[in-house]
Amino acid sequence: MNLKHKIAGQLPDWRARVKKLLAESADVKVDEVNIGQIYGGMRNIKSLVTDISYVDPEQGIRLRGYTIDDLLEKLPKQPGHEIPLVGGLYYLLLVGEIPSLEEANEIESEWKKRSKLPGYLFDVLKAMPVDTHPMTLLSQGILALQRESLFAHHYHTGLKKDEYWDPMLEDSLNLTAKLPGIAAFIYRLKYKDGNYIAPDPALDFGQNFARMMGIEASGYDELTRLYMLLHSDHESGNVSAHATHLVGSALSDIYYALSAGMNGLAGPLHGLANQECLGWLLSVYDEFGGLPTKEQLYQYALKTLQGGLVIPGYGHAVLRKTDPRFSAQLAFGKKHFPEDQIFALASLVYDVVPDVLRDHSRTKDPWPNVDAISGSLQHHYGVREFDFLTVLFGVSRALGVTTNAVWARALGQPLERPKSLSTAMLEAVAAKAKGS
Ligand code: CMX
Repeated sequence: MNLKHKIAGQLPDWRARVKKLLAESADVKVDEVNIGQIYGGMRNIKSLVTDISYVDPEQGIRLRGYTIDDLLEKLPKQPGHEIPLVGGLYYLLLVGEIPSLEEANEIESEWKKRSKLPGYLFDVLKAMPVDTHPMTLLSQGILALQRESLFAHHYHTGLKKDEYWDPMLEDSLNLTAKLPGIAAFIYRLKYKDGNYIAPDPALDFGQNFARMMGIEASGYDELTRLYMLLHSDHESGNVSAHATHLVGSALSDIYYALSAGMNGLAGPLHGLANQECLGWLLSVYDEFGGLPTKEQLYQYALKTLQGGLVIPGYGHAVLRKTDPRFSAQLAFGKKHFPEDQIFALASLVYDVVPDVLRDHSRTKDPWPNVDAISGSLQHHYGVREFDFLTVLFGVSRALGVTTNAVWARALGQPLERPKSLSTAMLEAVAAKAKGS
């Protein structure tokens, strides 16, 4: 596999670079931590490393140094397609270089070879009660496959530390190849006829996902490719990425680690926000029997805040401007279906809600994040089952966190183990600092 040679070729330099940094500068201070941060979710403490993505508070996400706009322009596309191949994105995340069309298609082919779902996986998912949340099914589906982990197998039969990355890559390719089928089956099991639609080897990731979901409307393959690109990675500190990394740091394999990450993604302050967001948009639409005026929308949003609720899809722990992932989806909707009422409402909310938040909330970031609009695009194509939306996010997020996991193994990142203090200890630290 060309991909493997590329990574293997980069490893000596990367390892030497990290070794030198640690040998010469391990005691150099990067950050200081205050009590507010310790009690405040470790916000903004610089204590993780990834070379795969970086969230600039002003400019938004960069994947391997490229902005969203760069990626949409530079990543290879199949002739006649608008949005780049998901295989090319995965190559970029893993290798750090924009691939050729051939290299992007190499990953697409690897995925096709590895996409067959074992029979027991269907049995596990079908055995669950009908009201099981689709994120629970996704996490269970991933965990059910753990017995197939090559990393776990080789680790127990003897593997040198500097070879850990190889079976981790194999596992990551195997798992990401199966995720679209698992997600689409969960969709069909929960909301359709329960039949699994097998992938077609002639199709790419986006086309196959549209097919397996059973969505015939043209354009859903393009949206899938866009969605996968936009949600794939957002540094290592967000809950899904950090949970995956933390569990992986115990040398748990990628099945255990990703399943944990998906459990974090299922939280309402993280990935579940996209379902809440679509719910909020539809509640606005119902309330006014169509699109409201800007003043009506302002008052409705204010009522949401006064009811002690957040406005889903707005605000961010790091970003301080409109999320470029929101802007890319807005542009997609404006190009393909500007007349769609729920999409038009999501655009209108963008005109009004930042003012409401600035005037009436303490949010540091009144701008939309990725979730503010993604549900309205899915809604256009008929994916209207709210609680499925986080599963889509999960399939995409897996692309980023699995590539991080491969590099964490390649660079020998150790077990994560921060230190805890008690409240009394923090009070003592505070008293000492105040000289009392
Ligand atoms: N609506 C109303 N109030 C909001 C708000 C929103 N969308 N966003 C933040 N605030 C409030 C916070 O609740 C907080 O209030 P208190 O001081 O009363 O506790 C205050 O503003 C300050 O919050 P912050 O420091 O700006 O935001 P955080 O870093 O604590 O939280 C986030 C970030 C995303 C959890 C928050 O903005 C939020 O709850 N947004 C709505 C849910 C959402 O869109 N989540 C998806 C995020 C993207 C992702 O992770 O996938």
